[in-house]
Amino acid sequence: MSKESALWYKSPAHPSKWSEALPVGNGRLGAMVFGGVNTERIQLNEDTLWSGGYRNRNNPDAKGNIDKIRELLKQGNVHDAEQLSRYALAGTPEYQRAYQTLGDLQILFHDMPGDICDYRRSLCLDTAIVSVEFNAGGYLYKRDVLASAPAGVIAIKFTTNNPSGLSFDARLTRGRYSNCTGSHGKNAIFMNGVNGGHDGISFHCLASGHADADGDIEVVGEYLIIRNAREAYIYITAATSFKHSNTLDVCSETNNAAANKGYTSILHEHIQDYQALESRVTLSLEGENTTHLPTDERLQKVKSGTADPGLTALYFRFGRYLLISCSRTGSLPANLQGLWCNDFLPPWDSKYTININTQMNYWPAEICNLTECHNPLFEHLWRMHPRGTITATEMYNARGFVAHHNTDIWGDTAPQDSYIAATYWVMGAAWLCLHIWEHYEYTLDKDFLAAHFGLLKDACMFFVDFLVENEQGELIVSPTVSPENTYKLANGKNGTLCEGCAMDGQILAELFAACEKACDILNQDTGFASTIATMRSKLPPTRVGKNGGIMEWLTEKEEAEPGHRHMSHLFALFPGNGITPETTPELAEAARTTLALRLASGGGHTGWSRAWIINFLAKLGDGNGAYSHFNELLCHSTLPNLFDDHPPFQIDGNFGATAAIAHMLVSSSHNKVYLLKALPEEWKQGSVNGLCAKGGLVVNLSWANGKLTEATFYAKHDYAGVIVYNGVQMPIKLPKGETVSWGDINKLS
Ligand code: FUC
Repeated sequence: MSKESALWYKSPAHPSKWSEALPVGNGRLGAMVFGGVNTERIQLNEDTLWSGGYRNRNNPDAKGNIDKIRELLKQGNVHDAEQLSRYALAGTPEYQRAYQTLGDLQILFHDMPGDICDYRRSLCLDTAIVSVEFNAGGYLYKRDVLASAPAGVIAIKFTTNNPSGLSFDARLTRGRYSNCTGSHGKNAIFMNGVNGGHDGISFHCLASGHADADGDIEVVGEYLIIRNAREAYIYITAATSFKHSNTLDVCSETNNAAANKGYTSILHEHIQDYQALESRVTLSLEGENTTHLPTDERLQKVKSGTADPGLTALYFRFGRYLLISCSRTGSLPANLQGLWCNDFLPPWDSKYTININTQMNYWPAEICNLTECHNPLFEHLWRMHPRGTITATEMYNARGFVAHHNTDIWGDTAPQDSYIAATYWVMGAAWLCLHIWEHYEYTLDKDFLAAHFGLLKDACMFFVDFLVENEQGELIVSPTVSPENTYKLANGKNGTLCEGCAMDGQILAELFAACEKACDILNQDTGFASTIATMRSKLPPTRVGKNGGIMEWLTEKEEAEPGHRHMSHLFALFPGNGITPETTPELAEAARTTLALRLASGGGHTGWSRAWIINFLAKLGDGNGAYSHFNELLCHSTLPNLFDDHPPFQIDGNFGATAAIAHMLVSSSHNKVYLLKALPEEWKQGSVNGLCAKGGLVVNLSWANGKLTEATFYAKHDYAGVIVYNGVQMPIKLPKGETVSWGDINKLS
């Protein structure tokens, strides 16, 4: 077990600084715990509480204008093509739905003695519990908050050794945006409401209070009042009409079941459930032991130039914690803020931006041994699929499954915003469906592949109808954008819409290849496989431009923003596999040049952009570069509670950087596993256990003085491949269920 087991602080979160609070989550219900002494604020989320219902927003005029837009682009009339796209392709209306806060549980403590000392607020990563403890007037007070997946509740335990007990009142509030609040029986309060008018999402939230024999409980108005308890508990649950027609009954049943179970059972069941996922991976990076310092002070020290490898290990562990807490089978996928959202109109609606951000959220899922946490993304793809087939037909007269650069709870696939640099981009479903293939490559789960093949095939099918052949005989996407970059036009103005770009070709090459392989593995759709194989051979290849970097567009164009945060033309380097130093050294060199140019002009200024850069450098085997950019992420894009700061808070950077740390240590292709490919000098000694490689291997490694000292491989499936370390290649064959250690590899090959 890693030594780094907690985020901890010496003071409460500032009441108005939400990103100082600490998160708990069970996939569906989330809470941010502030940890005040006389007041506690527990900000709540339920992942299906969004701002309104589904509407078909497909622009009916798209179909009649798409060829005109293509023709304008062909003629070089970018301005008119963009203008017409704004009218004819934009969603009607322009916006999808927004994720929202559920509200707060506000607690006001009564008669808390003065003289507070020994305050500590922590998030324990061994148990997934946020604790607040302090001494008041000589007595100990403690609060534990957990979000239990098995029990479906947020449970709070209050204790004190003060013989008079503790007393507080609590209420559920959503400011002006709830409908009713009040009592529900003798010991519970509720809050309900409807979001977004008659077609919106209605919800109930219920909090029940329980106390030991000394304590009294009553409900007055909307207040739950507990007096003189040595031990008290609150169980909170919520349900929305997205999944249930009887939201109050669902809340009542869940809360009653939790109360009958009791806190001790809830606690044990919770820890078991969490540890089953969490304990699969441990990372330890040796360095000066700084665990006696609060996490915010450690972060501050890193900002002032002191290395703290242990903080990196803690960040990594926290990243896995966040994914376990916000993405569990049956929940919605991790949105822009995972699960934790304090607003009614959050930044970018806290929904799913699928031109990098949602994908990045799932980069750690497979390599970091949390394959089940990937499920909500696949479940959501099935929500998007029927919408996306309608969007394909209604907007483009095409078969298959299309999505643009955003989606929401309803799986909406019509364009979002009127932001030309992003909106009219048809690659969202294509990129997301590559996650199906990634999951298969790690798990070799043929049943999964068969069950999700329809998504993969329909994502390809869209392009069978949508791609156009240019004068060079290449199949291109038109109109398109290279998210979200802009180029200079000959007339001095800027353009964004274009005919084809590097990222389109790179995504499609991988999507078609994945679908062809899936057809082969499943022994089906052979005709379709050969259709897309032919198309794949006509996709524009990734090219090197006159500046020595990867060309972002199909023709040479000058970037209007050379330090742009998106590095879409490096998709093939990461998360794609079309560029690697081993198989395409010239393109890898060009990718290095692209990165250097972007960075020289200020690239990497958002958290997720920096996290992407760390992954690029890991793939390129540049450990010291990856290290220095991770350091930049800590120094410039990390909040006191270790949430990623876009700014503002956006969770993709946490997940992107967590994946990058893993890839620095173990990275894999379908038949090769690279050990310590990007080990930085600063991580002199350490160990990692439980990282996954494609083909079903689980890898444990230790190193000292920058050199591998031990490696163990466990095969979840019959494995035949090559282990690569420091330029040396060792073939291994390992039967399913067997383990081999470094020294034995030669025996098996
Ligand atoms: C894309 C990015 C922004 C932000 C938003 C949610 O549009 O370009 O930086 O991350 O998504």
